[in-house]
Amino acid sequence: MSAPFSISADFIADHNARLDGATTEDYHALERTLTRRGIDAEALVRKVTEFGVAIPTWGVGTGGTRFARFPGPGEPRNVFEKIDDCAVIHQLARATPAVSPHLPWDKVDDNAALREKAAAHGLAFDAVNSNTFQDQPGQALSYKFGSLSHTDKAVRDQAVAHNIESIEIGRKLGSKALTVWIADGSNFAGQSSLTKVLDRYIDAMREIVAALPADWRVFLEHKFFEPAFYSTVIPDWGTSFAAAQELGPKAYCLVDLGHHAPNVNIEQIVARLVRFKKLAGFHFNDSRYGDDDLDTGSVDPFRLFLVFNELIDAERRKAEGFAPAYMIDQSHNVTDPIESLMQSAIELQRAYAQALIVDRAALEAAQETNDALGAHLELKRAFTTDVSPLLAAARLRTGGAIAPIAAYRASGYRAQRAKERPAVAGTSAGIV
Ligand SMILES: [Mn+2]
Repeated sequence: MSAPFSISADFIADHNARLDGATTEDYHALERTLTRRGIDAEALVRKVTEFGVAIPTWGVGTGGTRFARFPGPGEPRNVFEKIDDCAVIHQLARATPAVSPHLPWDKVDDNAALREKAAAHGLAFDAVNSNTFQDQPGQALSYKFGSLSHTDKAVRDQAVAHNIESIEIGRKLGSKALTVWIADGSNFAGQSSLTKVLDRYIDAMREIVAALPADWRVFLEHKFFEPAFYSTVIPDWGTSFAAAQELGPKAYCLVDLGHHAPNVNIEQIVARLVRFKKLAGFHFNDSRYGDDDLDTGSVDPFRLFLVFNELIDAERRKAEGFAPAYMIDQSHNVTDPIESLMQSAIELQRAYAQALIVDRAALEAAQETNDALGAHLELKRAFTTDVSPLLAAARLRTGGAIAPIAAYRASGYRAQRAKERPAVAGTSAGIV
């Protein structure tokens, strides 16, 4: 068998050589602009090269809606092939040095081999995601009516055992966190006791928290609707926060950008969770209505920037316990997932870089003197600065591609993989 296709460093160097002249020119122009504002462009490039967001393993497969899934060619058929695709994303865009696995989809016999393969591509394992929102083949008890909050203790025990097994697998992969999202909820008023479901959830979570290694954290993910449409057990950041408080110092609240009611002020939630030392991190995506599936930064890049503005503020003032984990969580239905994930990672770097160039002293001065418009204009000045040349410079200096999507398309990667990976039934892809 011939070795699987890979994109060579020479190919990337040739791609970059064609674009280097214009990119360098644009970078110097931006550098001059930033220098006038007292900002060190080189320091910014270094910060951007250090930024990293995890890719969820399921993200490299085509997603789907509850109506249909339209698989693309050459989709990864197992977690080892998913790692190959994650590696290409990181090779070209240089912003995704970690992978977030989903269990039991990514369960393998040899976790050491999986960890080694990822490490060979420069990839580490970030938070492990458990799955009690669907039944697996051969599973003893069904999650149809819930998991950690189920009325039947035997079902709750099964869900707890799965989460504890996920921690064990995560340890072998080098992860340090477990993300728990449950699909538990109800579709009818009166279907379940709104009080008892939360009691049962917290009791079950206590057992999971007790099984965490000393240096691990657990991330509670809330979602206000779907798949349950009348109520969910952990619908909002308030419930998530209160549960995390009860569960103790290892429990934190995860913010999935799509898991809020429309128009909710997410950046304020972020500021609150930082204030209460309970911010776990993020699942990044974008949405127009009530979905959680669109590509990061594709609908409302200003909101994304405002979230990062709060994060940079927390970082600058060294907020206690501030160590957010970043993951992309979106469903790619009409794009090549590799392209979407590269672009999403770049949008995150963009929001990060824009937030870094906010003049914090000027912003604070405007706030303290009640100069409402002046304060707003400080944010707008950063947000409207095109930092693209800076992001390209960061990629160029770390061996990535100046234009990752163009390079990816020219490489023929997808067509090669399509030959190597004939489609199989039952390829896992999911959305949480
Ligand atoms: Mn999520």
